[in-house]
Amino acid sequence: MDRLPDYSPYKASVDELLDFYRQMLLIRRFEEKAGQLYGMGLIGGFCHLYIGQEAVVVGLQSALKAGDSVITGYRDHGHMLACGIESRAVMAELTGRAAGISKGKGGSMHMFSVEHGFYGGHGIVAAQVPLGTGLAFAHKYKGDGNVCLTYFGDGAANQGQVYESFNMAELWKLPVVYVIENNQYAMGTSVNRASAEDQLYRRGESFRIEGIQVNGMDVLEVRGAAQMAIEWVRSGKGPLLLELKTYRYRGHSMSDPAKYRSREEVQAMREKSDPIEAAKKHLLAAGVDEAKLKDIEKEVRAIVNDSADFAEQAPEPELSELYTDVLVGSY
Ligand SMILES: Cc1ncc(C[n+]2csc(CCOP(=O)(O)OP(=O)(O)O)c2C)c(N)n1
Ligand SMILES: [Mg+2]
Repeated sequence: MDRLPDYSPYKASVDELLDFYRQMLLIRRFEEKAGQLYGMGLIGGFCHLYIGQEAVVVGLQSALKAGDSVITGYRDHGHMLACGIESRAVMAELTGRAAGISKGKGGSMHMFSVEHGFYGGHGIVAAQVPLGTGLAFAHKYKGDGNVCLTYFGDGAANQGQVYESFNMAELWKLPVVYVIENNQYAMGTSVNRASAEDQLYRRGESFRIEGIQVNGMDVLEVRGAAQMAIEWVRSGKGPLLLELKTYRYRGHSMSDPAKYRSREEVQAMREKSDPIEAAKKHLLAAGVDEAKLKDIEKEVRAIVNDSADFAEQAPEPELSELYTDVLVGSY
């Protein structure tokens, strides 16, 4: 078995780091706005916010190529924005409007865009893991040279179907990077209360899948690890596991009062480990003007406000849409 190469934090140019900063800020402001619209009753059903975890998806996505595929669970708004899906189409989906990416019929947990290589948006915990393994199988079968990023949570990592997928992926050397977003909690249960092996990067060991633990609060560390992992997987060496240590600032979903952890714990993470503040510090140290960062903030706020206005005003789907997209083809 080849040894995994070493990797180091990515040495981004100032322009690249500005782009990472802008993308993380877009996700943060988008999610804050989604939280407000939910509070106003404009978004119904479930809504799981990604605030705190932005560096994970921005760092990983930046290492992908056109044609690669991405699949995740229900905490998916950030993944879609990072895949380049228009923020209006995501927000309008949240408010259930016809202009939404799933025509307003999917909502927060059920969005999809083949055009952007984004295969959902799945509400069943860990269901995306065998599906992502299947996407990787398709890449290998077609010989298209692409890879699949399959994201799942620390809670999902305890599901049986994850390990059936690991077995097949290693046996068939499928081009898949399994990305565990370890945000420390599965609903109200902390990872060490629910997991006999809480070092989740080791979960592939009995399938001979190597794993790496990465600081998911630093976009440059994420990008560095992602680049190494994706190159390895793309070269035909089989799957890899990345455990991204991260943290969600908000409750599990909008209806979670988060009584299982202290305010101090959340506050300490926000103050000491915030991924956006970390990128800001790197940028200021590289000589970027504070005014430039303020301009990005303004630009991002304008995009988010425009998306929210659009999502409030756009029409709902026609009643006849109840009968479309029920079956995609004939079987
Ligand atoms: C099969 C299944 N069991 C239970 C649930 C209810 N549920 C929704 S999210 C969740 C916790 C998952 O936590 P984790 O995998 O850590 O992801 P996170 O929410 O932290 O992103 C549970 C138990 C579900 N949706 N599907
Ligand atoms: Mg979790």
